[in-house]
Amino acid sequence: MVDFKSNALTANKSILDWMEDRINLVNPDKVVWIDGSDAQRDELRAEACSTGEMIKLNQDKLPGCYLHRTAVNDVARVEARTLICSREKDNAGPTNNWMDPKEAYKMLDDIARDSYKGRTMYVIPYSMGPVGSPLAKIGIELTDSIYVVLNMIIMTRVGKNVLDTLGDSTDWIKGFHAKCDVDPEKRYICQFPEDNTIISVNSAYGGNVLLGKKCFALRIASYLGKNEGWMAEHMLILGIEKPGEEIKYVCAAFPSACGKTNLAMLIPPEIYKKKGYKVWCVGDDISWIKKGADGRLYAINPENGFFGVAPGTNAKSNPNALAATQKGTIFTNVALNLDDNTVWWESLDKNPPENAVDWTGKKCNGKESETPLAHPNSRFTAPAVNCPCVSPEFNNPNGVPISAIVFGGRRAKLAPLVYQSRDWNHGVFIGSSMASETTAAATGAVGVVRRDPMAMIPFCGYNMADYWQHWIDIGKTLDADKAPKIFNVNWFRKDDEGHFMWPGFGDNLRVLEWIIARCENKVGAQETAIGYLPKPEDINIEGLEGEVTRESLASILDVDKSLWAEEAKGIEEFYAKFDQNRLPQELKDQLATLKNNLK
Ligand code: GTP
Ligand code: SPV
Ligand code: MN
Repeated sequence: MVDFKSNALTANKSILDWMEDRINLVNPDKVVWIDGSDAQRDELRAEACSTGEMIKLNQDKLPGCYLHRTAVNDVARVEARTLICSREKDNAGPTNNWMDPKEAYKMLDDIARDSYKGRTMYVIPYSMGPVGSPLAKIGIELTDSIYVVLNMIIMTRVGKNVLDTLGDSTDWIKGFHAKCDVDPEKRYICQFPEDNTIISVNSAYGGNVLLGKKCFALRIASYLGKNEGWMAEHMLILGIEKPGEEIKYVCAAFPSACGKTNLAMLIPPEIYKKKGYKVWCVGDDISWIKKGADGRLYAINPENGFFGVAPGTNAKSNPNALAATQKGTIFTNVALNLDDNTVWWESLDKNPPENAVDWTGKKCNGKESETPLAHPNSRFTAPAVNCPCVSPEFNNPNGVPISAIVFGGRRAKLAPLVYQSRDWNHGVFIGSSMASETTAAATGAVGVVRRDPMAMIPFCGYNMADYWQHWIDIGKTLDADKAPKIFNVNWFRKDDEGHFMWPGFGDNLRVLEWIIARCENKVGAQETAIGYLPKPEDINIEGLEGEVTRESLASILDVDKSLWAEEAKGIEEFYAKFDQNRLPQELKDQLATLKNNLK
């Protein structure tokens, strides 16, 4: 067997034993421990460029930046091949794919056996959350992909200090990844929540293989949170600074490619900037939330970088994200501009390069191309420190106190711009009944409305009914004056011509301002069948002349009772999928109240 102990960065027996088992199975030629040093990272970058795995971009314009193209059949998360392997099928619940763990381990071992032959095994020790934070957790990912190593170095805190912090503890998450032949028919992303284990085979793309992200920080962590009394959520965290006032923090859950990164980094509209408003980004995708000693909920972002959607990112929509990608960034499946060896994606600007290589690796004239130059789910992996609005609290080991929780999705019709829940349990009901149009972030049809409770349908590591019960139970531990207020937003409502009715992006601050004012009891609301809505005059539209009028605002705020009655039926059908003994009574009561209110 290949030697992996003489250069080991730890003497932790639980790690070494597991590695021995994996090494026996996959037979690597070599084992490399990732120590977190710049020198080692630079060697790996050079090696990836020498084999063509990555392309070094123009180092004057984009220092430390690289381009990577994945296999054309491996460009998004594969929900149908993502499994929760709990011992009892009922513990995975009706919204997850399930396999018996014994069967799954055997199947995965058969797929991965000897697949590292002629390859190197990289050992990545990483921390989700600031190293040593009481809210942080440690994982080890074994992989045969340099691309994975270099992404994990950006997205998490990687290095020997993580192993030093762990010591000889067994409290860490096993993550095993094997690229194999990137065969889509043998691709599986498996979570074993009861074993703190993740196994991913036959993919080399994003959320399928950066195991700290969705696999650990959501699927495994949601299960740990349930048992340990905290929450792992698909939520951004932002801070809103109003001059002379304490910064208020908001967590928001939107499904994949529905605006988290954009909201987390928003630039205030001119009139707000003049008044001195600022938005600080703590996180753009994942929150770990726990009650603090003062009785409030505190959130950390377990990640250390942004794996953001490239198309649509530009100097107007999200200048902060664009700035974050100007150094030390890995671009995946965007187009290459051959003229100056930089990158391009749809709506970066109005100037597609003539001399381009599209995301599939084909040379083309970008101006004449009939297919997108960048894949709709192409991404940038950028270090959080690069972001001009990264919060000074980013590395605070205790997290930030949360004033409001916001749910939202893409709904061309129905859901108003914003509304507030009557109380915590009503807020849980709103989250549980969320629906959104599907996007390119996962393989499959795009634009189909599906239920996506709390934006967690692809990410909840256990039975969703138990997850809702956990939300209700957390609420019971919070005093009413300390519990975050819960809201729902929809930036994506369309008029009959199919145009967005709300300008969105930076102007979403106008809605956040109402949300914060509600949290502070500084503004009234109208009570409706679905919750509290703003009075149209309470949303500031100064500076939006020509784009939004009081009338158009009133129409994005309307509640159409007959459409909502249809929606209530849809929620009822969705709830019917769950074991009625597990579905919380509180949610059944909330649904009954909604139906009654709509009569
Ligand atoms: P994941 O990383 O997949 O979890 O996605 P995300 O939720 O961070 O979504 P992101 O912010 O990357 O936005 C995805 C798409 O939504 C981009 O194409 C944006 O341009 C678009 N988008 C974001 N915010 C708004 C908005 O306020 N209005 C409109 N119309 N589009 C938006
Ligand atoms: C998402 O799909 O919600 C993402 C991208 O944030 S991935 O890491 O691929 O899950
Ligand atoms: Mn996401």
